Amino acid sequence: MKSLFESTRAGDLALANRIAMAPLTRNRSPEAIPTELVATYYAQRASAGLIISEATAISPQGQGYADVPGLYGTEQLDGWKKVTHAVHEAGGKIVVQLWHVGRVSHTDLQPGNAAPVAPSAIRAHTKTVLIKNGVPTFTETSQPRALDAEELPGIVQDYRHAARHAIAAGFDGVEIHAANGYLIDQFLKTGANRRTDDYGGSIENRARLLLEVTRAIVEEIGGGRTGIRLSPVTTANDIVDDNPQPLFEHVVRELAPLGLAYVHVIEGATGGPREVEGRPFDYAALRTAYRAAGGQGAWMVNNAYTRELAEAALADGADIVAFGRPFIANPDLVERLRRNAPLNEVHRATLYGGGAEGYTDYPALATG
Ligand code: 8OZ
Repeated sequence: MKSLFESTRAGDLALANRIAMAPLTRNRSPEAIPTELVATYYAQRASAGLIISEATAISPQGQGYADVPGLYGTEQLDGWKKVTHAVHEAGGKIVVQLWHVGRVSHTDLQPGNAAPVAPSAIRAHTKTVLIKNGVPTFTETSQPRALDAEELPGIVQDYRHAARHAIAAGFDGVEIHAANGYLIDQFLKTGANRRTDDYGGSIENRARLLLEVTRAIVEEIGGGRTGIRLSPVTTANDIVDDNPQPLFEHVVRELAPLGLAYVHVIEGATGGPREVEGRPFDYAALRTAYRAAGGQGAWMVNNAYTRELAEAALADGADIVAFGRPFIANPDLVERLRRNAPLNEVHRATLYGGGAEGYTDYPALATG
């Protein structure tokens, strides 16, 4: 029987256990540059089998929130080198989550104060975070403009460059953020994609950008250090699809031959209920479709897992379980799960922005 606490592999990555730290946006990288404090935060959590970094913009256009990190300039790379070094010194493994927000942005955050870009000019009814007079402030996203098909190869190139930068910055690999209503998910789903060209309409067309991005990254750094995160029925960022089951089964069948390290699936509403009313989804059928098509990557599951649920998921065929919020408040989450120790609670007011408070000051269990 699989155990959460045994070593495992995800593609080229040898992991100390089956517990991953899910990507968590914390807005503590001014100028998109991770600081020493960010390095301390991740190093404190290095006992996770795998750390997936917070979402990281592949380009200035891909940026949608104040003080989130990037991976396109030299200073950002140097900032990330501090992080990867600290995590490796502490014995951990870390991949970076590559992110283009698409329509979930604001003109104040875009180069030249331009409109955010999207598959179609459909606004997301969701909020982003701007800093106003020094204070993080939730603000409605701006009206986006539809991308020309001619612009898409440039975006694929931005992902490819970011993957190359990730390796140069010392990351063990990358995770493609194809979830939570951001650019790739906007192309996938009918609620945000009304295109009539090769990137809209049929399932094959809506999945095209995801597959072009993934193939480019695999060509650049190898499938064995590339993962991808999907959220078939999330309600995050005002995203919805008419018929997600065949859409996502097509996606994983096409991903299967690429030799990915892992496929990471958010079950239900991101950070919310595992069942979403009116949006049923068969996750076992999704994994079966991937395996039947020859996919050998680790199957990583996420959303509201407890130790008990995680063990049941492993018994059911999952390979790795990603924990999000519990890792914010418990730097030693792996040890706490092992001992069935109580967990610290998250302080919500310090989630997004600020300094060490609610970031690097959560206590570990007393040792001894
Ligand atoms: C919370 C706040 C801002 C961004 C995601 C990157 O949902 C995010 C995110 C989460 O994937």
